Amino acid sequence: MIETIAAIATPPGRGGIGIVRVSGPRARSVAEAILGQCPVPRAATYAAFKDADGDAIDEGLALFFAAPHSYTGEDVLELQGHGAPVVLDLLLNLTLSKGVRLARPGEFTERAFLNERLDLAQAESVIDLINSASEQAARSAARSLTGEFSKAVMAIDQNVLELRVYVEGAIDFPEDEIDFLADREVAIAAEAIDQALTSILERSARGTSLHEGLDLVIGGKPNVGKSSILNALVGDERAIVTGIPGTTRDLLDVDLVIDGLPIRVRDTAGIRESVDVVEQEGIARARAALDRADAVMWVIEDGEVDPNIPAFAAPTLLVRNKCDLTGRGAGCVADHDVSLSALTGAGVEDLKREIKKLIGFEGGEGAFLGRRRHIAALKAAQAAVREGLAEIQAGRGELAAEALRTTQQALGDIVGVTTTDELLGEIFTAFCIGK
Ligand SMILES: Nc1nc2c(ncn2[C@@H]2O[C@H](COP(=O)(O)OP(=O)(O)OP(=O)(O)O)[C@@H](O)[C@H]2O)c(=O)[nH]1
Ligand SMILES: [Mg+2]
Repeated sequence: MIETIAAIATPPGRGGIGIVRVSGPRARSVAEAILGQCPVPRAATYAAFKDADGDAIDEGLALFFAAPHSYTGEDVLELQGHGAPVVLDLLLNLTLSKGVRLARPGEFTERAFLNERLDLAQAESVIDLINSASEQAARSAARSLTGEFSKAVMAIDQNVLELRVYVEGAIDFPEDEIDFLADREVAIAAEAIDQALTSILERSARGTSLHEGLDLVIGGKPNVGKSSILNALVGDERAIVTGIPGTTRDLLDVDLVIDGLPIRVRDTAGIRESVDVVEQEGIARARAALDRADAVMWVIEDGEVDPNIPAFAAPTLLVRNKCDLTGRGAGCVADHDVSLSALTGAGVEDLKREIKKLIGFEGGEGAFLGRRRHIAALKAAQAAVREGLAEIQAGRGELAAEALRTTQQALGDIVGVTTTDELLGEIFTAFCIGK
């Protein structure tokens, strides 16, 4: 027998409206007990919420969704009363006295998954949408929730399946196997899958940075204006600025949101040879921060000859500061190359646009939510398909088929075709109660 669950679905504290949600086979009888009758499905019904003695504890809107046309796929009752914690507790306890138990965190969404109302990637996006800290993060979570991400994954899965069918067919005709596999079309199909995975990985990686924030580190020689640029970006005198080279010692982090993108900007000590012990430590920290950065802004003085820009692992933007002194004008110079004046503010908007481009948010397709779990699975799928391609080219059908099977397995893990109980537990307990 499936248990009926209930929880307060609105956040703790006082609010205009508070909602108690009930899901499961007893939702209908709970409605009858509290409201006198079960509301017409999907119609907002104004009613008094009455306790066992027939006394009203609140009044408000009742909504009933009949299975399977509900969030969880079960009968669902929503009681929307006044958002006073005391009233909501009374209402919740009332439902719990009707053979209903308190829902675990994420249990409504877990039921939605188990009843195939959502696939696993969509269920995960529910929590990401709830937790999103910026507009862009919310948009990317919503993109996953509507199934766009799952559809993209399943489209690749379908192509792998077709290739697998072909390769496994070839194995059944050993005398022609090599000829089958040597067909150029086969390799092209495998390469196309590889490319599709690269593209979806790139969109997902952008989503991850939305979710977790992205570290943009400002580096350069002393006195070029790194701290001034940080201040210009945030519009506040956060970092100390002086004309003395070697002013900044500690790393300084400032959270910034550019057009809905959360970015952590980090100011660092200017890099040079120094005999000052404190400065040496600052420079060591600056180097380490630049090595770990998700993106780097390397600052030079405008007009500097032979700027000698170090190579970084992360995408790097060259910033020519103090263009007010050269009079050469602010703005984008070339790809990932911008000139500005932190002093006058000229070019700061161009810098913001270049930062967006640098981290892949200008143009291109929308980002996907990109959980680490998804990225790991996509990478595993990609490694397997590359292996499959190599086996195809070597004419080894059995091994190619095996690799393609691994590819499909990895893709299936994302949407939850095959999942373990531990994984499900891990995912859903990260939710809040009532979701
Ligand atoms: N003319 C002009 N001066 C600037 C500009 N930006 C910064 N400065 C000046 O350059 C000097 C150094 O600026 P900072 O922002 O402290 O430079 P920094 O790169 O952080 O220096 P360190 O912390 O020592 O590595 C200060 O006197 C600033 O006022 C600019 O765009 N134009
Ligand atoms: Mg500084």
